[in-house]
Order: sequence, then C-alpha cells, then structure tokens
Amino acid sequence: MLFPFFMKTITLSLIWLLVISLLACQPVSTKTEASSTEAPNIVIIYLDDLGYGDVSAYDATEIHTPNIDALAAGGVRFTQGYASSATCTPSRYALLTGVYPWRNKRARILPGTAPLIIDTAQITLPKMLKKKGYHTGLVGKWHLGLGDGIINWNQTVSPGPNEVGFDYAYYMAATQDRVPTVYLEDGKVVNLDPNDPIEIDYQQNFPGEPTGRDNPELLTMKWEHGHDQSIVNGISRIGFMKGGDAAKWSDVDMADHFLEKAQAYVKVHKEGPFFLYYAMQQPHVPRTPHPRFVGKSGMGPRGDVIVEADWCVGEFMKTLEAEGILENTLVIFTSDNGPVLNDGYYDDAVEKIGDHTPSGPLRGGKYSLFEAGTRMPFISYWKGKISPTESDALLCQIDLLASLAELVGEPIDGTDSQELLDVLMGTSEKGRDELVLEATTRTAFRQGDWVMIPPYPGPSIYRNVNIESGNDSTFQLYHLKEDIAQQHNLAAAHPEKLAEMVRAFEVLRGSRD
Ligand code: NG6
Ligand code: CA
Repeated sequence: MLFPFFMKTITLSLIWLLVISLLACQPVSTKTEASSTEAPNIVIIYLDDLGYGDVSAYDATEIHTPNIDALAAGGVRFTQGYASSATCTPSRYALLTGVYPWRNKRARILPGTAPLIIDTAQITLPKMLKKKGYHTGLVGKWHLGLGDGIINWNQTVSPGPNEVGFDYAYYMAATQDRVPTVYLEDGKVVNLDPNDPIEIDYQQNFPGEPTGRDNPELLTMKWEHGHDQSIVNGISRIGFMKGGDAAKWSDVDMADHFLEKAQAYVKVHKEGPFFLYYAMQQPHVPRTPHPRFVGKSGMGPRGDVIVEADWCVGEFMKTLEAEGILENTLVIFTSDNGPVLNDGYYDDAVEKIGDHTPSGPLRGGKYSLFEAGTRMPFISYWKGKISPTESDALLCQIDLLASLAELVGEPIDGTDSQELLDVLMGTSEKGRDELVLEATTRTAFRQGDWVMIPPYPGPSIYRNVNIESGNDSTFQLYHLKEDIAQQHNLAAAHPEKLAEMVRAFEVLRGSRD
C-alpha cells in the first residue's frame, strides 16, 4: 500500500512541479512574444522647421532626400499629419504630453533659461513607455525648459528631461541660436571646466564680452534680425553667455554629434524595448552644414542642412539594420513646425531658393495659422509590419501618446491625445474629426475638410520673416480638400458651416484669453 501512495505523491509533486515551472515560464514566453510583436522599439525622428514641401517624398523637385523618401515609400506617407503648433516649444510639449499647448500658458518659444514647462507629475510619452519596461532616451534639441527658476549651469541642472521620463538624455537646452551653446548629458554640461564656469543672462551682457551688435568684425555669419548678442563660433546668438569655453559645441559638427549619440544609444539598448526621441536641429537657424555638405543642394546652407539631415536619417536607419532590429522598430518621422527662410541671419536662404517651395502647395510657414505652419511631412515606418501606403487621415503629433499607449497595451486617458493606432499603422483612414491648430498663441479650428480661422488683429504678414501670419479682421473659412492653398475664404458663402464650427470651437477651446 505504501508504494502506490508513494507513487501518487511523486506523481502529484511532478504535476505540481510541471504546473509551477509552466507558470514560471509564462512571463518569459509573453515577454519574448511582446518584444517581437507587441513591444517594438519606438523612434521618433523630429526635425526642426522642416516644411511640408522640403522633402522629395512630398513632391520637392529641387532638393533630394532619398533616405527620408525611403521611409515614405516603405511606410505610411501622411498627407494630413500635423504638429500641434507652428513653433517649436508648444509642438514638442504636445508631442510629449498629449496635451494641447494652449492649455499651458508657458508653452511658447522659450529662452535658454526658462524653467521646465512639463509638470513632473504629468504623464508623458516616455513615462508611459517606461511603465511597460521601455528604456527611454532623448538625443538632440530639448527646448522645453530646465530647472525651476534660476539655473546654475555648473551644477546638475534639474528638473529636466530625466525628471519627465527620459532614462538617458543628451541635449541642447533650447535652440542652436540660443545660449548656452553647450550640450548637456543627464543634467550636466558636457566637457565643463570647473575653472571656467558658465554664466547665462538673457537681459544684459557680461562686461567685456563681445556681441554681434557691437563686434560685427568677429562674425562669420551676419545677423539680420534678433541674434545680435553673444558670439560663439563666429555666430551671434540670442542671450548672453560667459565662460564654458571648453564645453561649447561645434556648430558644423552638431549633426554628426547627435547622430553618433543616437547610434550609440541604439547599440547599447538594442535588446530593447527602447524609445528614442531623436530631435535633430536642422534646418533651424543658424544653418551650419558640415563642410562635406556645403554646396550640395545649390540652395545655400538651408538646402545643405536638409541634405545633411537626410543623410543622418539614412545612417541612423543603417544602424537599426546593422543591429538586427529594423523589423522590430517603429520609426516615426516628422517636424515641429513649418518652414522659414529668413529667421534672423543672412545665409542665402532667400537668395538661393530658386524654384524650391519649402511649404509645397500650402499657404504660410513657420509662425503662421495657415496650413504650412503646422501640416508636416509625417511618416510611420515599420519594416515588415506596416505596408507601404499613403493616408489622407487627419492626425496630429498630439495623438502619438494615446496611439503608442495602445500599441504597447498601456491605454491612457485624460489628455487631448486620441488613440489612432490603426491610422498610424496605415490600416485605417479614420483619423480625427476635429483638431485645434496653434500658432504663436493664436488658434484655428479644423473640422473635417474645413478649417476656420477666427479674426485676429495684428499684421497679416510678419515682416521680419516675410510669412503670412494668417491674421485677418474677419472670420476665414477654407475647404482644404478643394482649396489646399487657402485662396478662397468661404466664410460669407457658408454662414451655417461657419456658425457650426465657431460653436464647436468655443466648446473645445473654452476661453481664449
Ligand atoms: C524666434 C527667433 C527665431 C527662432 C524662433 C524659435 C528672433 C528674432 N527670432 O524668436 O530665430 O529662434 O524664435 O524657433 O529672435 S523654434 O523653432 O524653436 O520655435
Ligand atoms: Ca522649430
């Protein structure tokens, strides 16, 4: 009798052991499955001031961007993909938080000394992904503020990208034309010599320091408007800076530098899943192509840095391929706001533009409420998962938070972000019905194929940059499908449609102070 009992115990124990080991194996097998299908690496390649018509995949004929074109040809090429805003800071705020920037009064073009404008308690794209085990990285332009008041650049600068969800961050604080002209890595200025501390002031110069206004003889690139303050590498910037000589970046090497950092990040984290926000600086001013790209576009520095940026995209994609993770990486390519030629320096952008139209068929440009301010080249690419297609669906960068949350199985709510994963994957054209567009704190409203711009006082053309602002003393109403260039104001012809849109806009937008 003992034997069968013994056998029974052994059999039971074996069964339990099997169950336990199966259970123990469960997470491993889910993880394997997740990392091959459900949890791809995610990369957002974000350009700065690249226009809808600036790449050949969006019908540019005078400039060639074969690497960006390859993404468009192999992925979803969106024709109605929007940045939330026609300037940098608000668009980046919306991209990372899923919240309309006009809800945050501080989400406007920031000086290099501005405090962080993302609340550290707020949900962000990298924070959401971290919950699902992602490693998260930023390489490139930040421009969302740092610190919480007065910054000491000689100590760890915090809060910043690391406090809003980035495990690793290598970045410039604001823009290439603003001080401090140094890189930071996880809050610390790179290559800072403690005996040469950095001081920054946006109000007044430091005694004895040359400026673009007083020392034009020191300049290699002349300023046209603004940009007449501290001189770094022969280029005068916005803001005053003293010290930190060893830490100052080399403008012509910036593209290579960020590319190397982005590639290094991928190599270290290739086991994944990782999220990389690769925020390139081109073609924002000052446009400083590396010498090997000088003259490549025939359009002067602006065209040359677009060619350079395209090359960077190609090199970055080669790295994904070489590391064997191309088929497990979703790449989203887009830009933060529309194009501008003269943004404050004499760099031949206007003179050498020739037949190129940076805004493509669209009206306006950077800073504008017209389409070219916010409608962007917008591509999603995932080798083997996304079938090449073109999509006219309406979507906005603000929707990436909810859509990527859906992708990784971490649904979120309570933001302005709409879940449009199928649109992003190219399997549905059912995009947004409505979208509020922003340009320098003014807002317009898109509904279906219509866009309504409320009356705004102020000049209809921003003279310095020579771009139509979108302002008018009366309502504007355009049917974009029939009139992509916004030439026919239909407000008077369609009073019911106008009234309907104004009502819907007011509900969504609330008070516009
Ligand atoms: C403007 C700058 C412009 C650019 C812009 C920010 C002047 C006259 N103009 O104030 O050159 O730096 O800010 O661009 O200073 S953005 O893409 O980061 O929004
Ligand atoms: Ca920009």
